[in-house]
Amino acid sequence: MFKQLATATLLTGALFTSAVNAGQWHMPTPYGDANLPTKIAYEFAENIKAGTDGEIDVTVHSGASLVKHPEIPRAVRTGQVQLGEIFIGIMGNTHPVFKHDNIPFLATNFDDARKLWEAAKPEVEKQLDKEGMVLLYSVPWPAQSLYTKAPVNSMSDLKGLKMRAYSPSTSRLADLMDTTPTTVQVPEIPQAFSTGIIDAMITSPSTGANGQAWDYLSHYTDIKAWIPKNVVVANKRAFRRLSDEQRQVILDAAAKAEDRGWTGVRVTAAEDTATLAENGITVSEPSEELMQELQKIGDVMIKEWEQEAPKEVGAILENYR
Ligand code: PCA
Repeated sequence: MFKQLATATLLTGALFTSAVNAGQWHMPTPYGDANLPTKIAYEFAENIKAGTDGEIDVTVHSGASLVKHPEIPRAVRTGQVQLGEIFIGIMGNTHPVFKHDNIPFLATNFDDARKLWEAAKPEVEKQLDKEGMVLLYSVPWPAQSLYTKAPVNSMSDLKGLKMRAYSPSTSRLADLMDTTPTTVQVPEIPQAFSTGIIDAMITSPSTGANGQAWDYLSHYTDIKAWIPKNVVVANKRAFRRLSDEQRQVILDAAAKAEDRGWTGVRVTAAEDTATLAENGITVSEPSEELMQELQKIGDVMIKEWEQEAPKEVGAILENYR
C-alpha cells in the first residue's frame, strides 16, 4: 500500500516536472543495479546528460521502483514517463512479433541471437511505433538454462513441477513440459523457491547468481535454450519534441549502449556461470535425451508462433534464415 502510494506520488511528480521543465526525464527499469542492463542504463543516462549539456537530465529508476515491470510499456506509451526499459518477452500478448525473444532453440548463441534481432527489429519497431514508442537499444541476457533442486536427465524428471514463467511464451513452454507455470518477478524468486511456490526455473546464470540461487536450489543444467533481450524505448511524442541535435545525442548514446550490451553479456555469462559453480551449484551439460525432448517442444512453439501472425512472423523467420 505504502509503496503504491509512493509510486503514485512519484509519478504525479514526474508529470508535473515534465510540464515545467522539458529536460527532466524519467526512465523506469525492471531489474536491480547488479544487472548489466541497469549498469548500461545509468551510463546511457549520463551520456545523454553530458551530450546535451544537461538539457536532458534522465533519472533512472531501477528495480521497478517507480513503475512495476508489466506496467512499464503502458507508462511509456501514455507519456507518463519519457523512457523505459522492458523485457521484450513480456509484451508477447501485445503482438506475436515480441515472442521472437522467448522461442526455445531458435537462436542459442550470441551470433545467432544478434542475427535474429536484426531480422526481428523492423517488425518490432513497426509494432512499437503503432503503440507510440520509439526503439532506442537492446541488451541481451545470457542464454537461458534450467535450475532445479535435483538432477535432470530427461523431461520426466520435471513432470508436475511448478515452473517459473516470466512471459506468455515461457508459460506455454512450461505447459508443454508438463509442468505448471507460475509467474514470478525476479526480486521474488528466492522467496518463491523457499515457500514452494516454484520448484524450477529457466533463466540466465546472471539472474541465478544475482539472486544467490545456491541458497534454495542445487542444479544448473546448461540447456542454453534462448537468448532474450531488454529494449529501451522512448515515448514517441517526447522524442519528436526534441531538437535534431538532442535526438542525435540520444541515438548516439543508444548505439553505444547497444554495443556495450552485446559485448559485455559474453563476459557476464561466463563469470556468472562460474559463480554458480563456486557456490556449490552442480553445473552440468544436458543429456542428449533431454535436449531432444526440449528441441521437439521448440519446434512445436515455432509452428504455433508462426500461425499466430503468419505475415509478421513469417517475415522475421525469412529474414533470419
Ligand atoms: N533474467 C530475467 C530475464 C531474463 C533473465 O536472464 C528474468 O529471469 O526475469
